[in-house]
Amino acid sequence: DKGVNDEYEPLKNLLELSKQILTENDRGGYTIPAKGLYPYQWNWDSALVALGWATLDEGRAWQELEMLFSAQWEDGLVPHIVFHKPSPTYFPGPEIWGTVEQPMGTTGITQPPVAAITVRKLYEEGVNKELAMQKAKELFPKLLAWHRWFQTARDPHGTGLVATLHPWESGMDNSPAWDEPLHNVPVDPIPPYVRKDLGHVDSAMRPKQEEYDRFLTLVYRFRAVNYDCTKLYFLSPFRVTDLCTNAVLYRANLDLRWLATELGENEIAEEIDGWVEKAHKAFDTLYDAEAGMYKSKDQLTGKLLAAKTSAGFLPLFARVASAEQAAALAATLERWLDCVKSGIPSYDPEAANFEPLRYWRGPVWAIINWMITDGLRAYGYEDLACRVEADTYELLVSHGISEYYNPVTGAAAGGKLFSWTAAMCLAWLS
Ligand code: 9WN
Repeated sequence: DKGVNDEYEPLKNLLELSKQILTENDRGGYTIPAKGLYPYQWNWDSALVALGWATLDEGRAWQELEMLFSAQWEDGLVPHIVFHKPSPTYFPGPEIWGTVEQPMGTTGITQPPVAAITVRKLYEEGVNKELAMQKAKELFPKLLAWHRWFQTARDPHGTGLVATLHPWESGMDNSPAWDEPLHNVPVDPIPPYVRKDLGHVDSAMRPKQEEYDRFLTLVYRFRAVNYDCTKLYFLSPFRVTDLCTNAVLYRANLDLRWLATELGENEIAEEIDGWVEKAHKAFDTLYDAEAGMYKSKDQLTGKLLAAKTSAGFLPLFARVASAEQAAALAATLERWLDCVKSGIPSYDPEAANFEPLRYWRGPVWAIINWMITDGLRAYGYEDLACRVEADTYELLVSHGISEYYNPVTGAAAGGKLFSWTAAMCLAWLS
């Protein structure tokens, strides 16, 4: 009847559009995040986009991960961007990164390790079980090498939590959490450069020049030592315990452990147990009970970073929060949602420097909404999960499939026809 069709039509159109976006952003085995703005393969984008591909073509979903891991470094690092083919529309490209010793053009830093979470999902939910077993077996040692790299290169003192050495590694580049630690990075006399992002989207939606100068300073300092992972931790003037990376890694370790058991790798399962146990204890040091929120930390000053960001809810996705902490997070989240038209804002909407349009300083990101929703459900906050899900659906139906959204007006912002938002539509909202 008409009522049912009215509700069904927009979803059908959204799914059609999502499929079209992934197909058009497919560059032959890997998916670019968005035409023009991001013309290469990005690490956590691909792992999330694979979830979308899985609803259309399982083989293609596995291939997305294979292409990403084909660029893995000998030391275990899986780079944040893989420059499969040259493109003049993005800065900084391969010539700036200059990772000459690697088999393939890549950056020399990483991103939140979503891949193991995806592999478990594809393995568990895939229809083609034979393919799933074969691919999981092939990818398992590569995932393990990356997770081991995190333990050694990024936590050499064995604290249980890993360090993030560049805002680009956090995936939340200009988060207000990085204001202070980034401000402490002295700007070096770097070669003059021209940003290309501002040719694609309005500058009001992007990081500022003073942030880019520091982003580039860090790249040149890392490049000077050939991205040697035994040196970077000690020399980087930016070193934080990022909640997003650590929460994603924690969850990814749980899923990698699950895969280890499935594949009969019991000793490796025990090794991962050790990491998880240590991280579990250490996570409490990031919890601010007064704020009802987790916070990132500046490792160089030892201080918790004051900014309350959406990454603060990700310990729910990780399953590392206690029941009491989860209740406090749910209450904080409800308060945030009451302040905006559509959630989840990436930054505390009550903060004086909340910017609803500027990238990670306020806008809503569908991928983060998915992670937090998944966490809310695991802790029994079904109504709140449904509220976030409904907000996300409404944003996509009314404003199209974009990079992110203004939480105050709902308007789409950033890059258009965006792959990971399309993937969330296929894998989650349908
Ligand atoms: C730098 C591709 C990436 C995402 C990040 C997001 C943005 C790049 C940029 O785009 O970062 O890596 O140039 O702004 O912050 O999370 O992976 O979508």
